[in-house]
Amino acid sequence: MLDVTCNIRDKLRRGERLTFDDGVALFLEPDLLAVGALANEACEKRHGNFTYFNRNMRVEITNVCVASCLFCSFAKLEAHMPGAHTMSLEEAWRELEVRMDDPPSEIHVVNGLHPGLPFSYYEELLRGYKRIKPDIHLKCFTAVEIHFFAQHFGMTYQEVLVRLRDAGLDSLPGGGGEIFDEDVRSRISAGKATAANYLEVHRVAHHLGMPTNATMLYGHIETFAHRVDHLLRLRALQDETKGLQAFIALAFHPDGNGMKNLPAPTAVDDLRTIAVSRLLLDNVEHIKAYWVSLTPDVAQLALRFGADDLDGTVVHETIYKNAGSHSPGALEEGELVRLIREAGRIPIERDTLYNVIREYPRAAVPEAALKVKDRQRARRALREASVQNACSSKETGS
Ligand code: V47
Repeated sequence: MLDVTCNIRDKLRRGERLTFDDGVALFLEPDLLAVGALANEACEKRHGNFTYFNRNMRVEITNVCVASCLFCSFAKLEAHMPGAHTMSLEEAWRELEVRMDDPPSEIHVVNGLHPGLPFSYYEELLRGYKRIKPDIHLKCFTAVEIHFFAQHFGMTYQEVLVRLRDAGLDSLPGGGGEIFDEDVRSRISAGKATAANYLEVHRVAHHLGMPTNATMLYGHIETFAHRVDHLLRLRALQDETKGLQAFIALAFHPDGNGMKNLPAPTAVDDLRTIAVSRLLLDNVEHIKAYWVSLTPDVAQLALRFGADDLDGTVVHETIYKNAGSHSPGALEEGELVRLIREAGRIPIERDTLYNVIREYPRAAVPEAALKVKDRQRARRALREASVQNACSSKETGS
């Protein structure tokens, strides 16, 4: 551990706030485990041994988008382009209806900025979900979408948010944060909400009592200083409003987008970024390790590098799939529980507002059951493989 990191450790133990230079120094510290240990300590101080997850589902209603972000492999500029899709309201509602025998507690909607849909479409969308399941939490529309609605429909942020809240909106997801630095942002996502717009939408939501999450897209053309600047702008907003529930660092995926020549960030970068986020965002309760972006393996490790939340079951996701993510499309609750337990944590199923729905016992019973299930799965796979081998030996006569 470098001297500078020892100084940071001492500062943290004295309860002092980290500075911009501390943040950059943590990114430059070669001893990843030392940075991870500091973040783990900060995380355990808040959450003890608990790790959260929820049962959620993702709905991407439309990928038609007037913005052309360099990192995006999801959007289509115009509705008639191959691959462009926009769900009818009935199709969007059906996504929930078909899951009502084991319903999620949250729907997370992220869309493109579609120039042709009326505002009433979004209001009806929310009303319809609440009709199907009145207690579902609707975490829908990024700050970038809210900014777009305000411009496109001639309303203030407050007017947009109040109308959506009246239709059933409960909170805003963190998408669209990208990188706040104006130069980087204008290069990777021109033509959409600026950093100031993004922060202002969150500020207005918080003043209305609506919680939000925040994100940062890292691992492309930004520097460590840009990441620290981003985190500190969020910390300043949180000092003011206290409305951010969770922060999510999103690892850049390069397939099929305008930055496809860049390599994806490595696991070391992922873990370090999560750790530094935990240390700089000393006023944000939850740091998520979003397994879709990190892979379940790295997300699991992140639970020892400052993260206290794995997001959720997700069920259906295309933004990362299109950008080359090898993560599965969904994780069952049992798999999330197992990832958490194996990291030495106690799983808590939460709702979107972090109320506890279920605390899983540390006890060996469900874990043993899982292991048995795994053993059964392995035996079945072996049996199937040997049947297949036997068949192909017969066919080839070997
Ligand atoms: O806004 C798009 C990012 C975000 C790529 O609030 C990409 O709980 C990496 O915001 N490589 C959408 N990232 C996802 C998001 C999110 C995810 C999980 C939880 C929450 C929450 C929010 O995905 C976009 C954009 O920043 N993104 N393309 C890409 N190629």
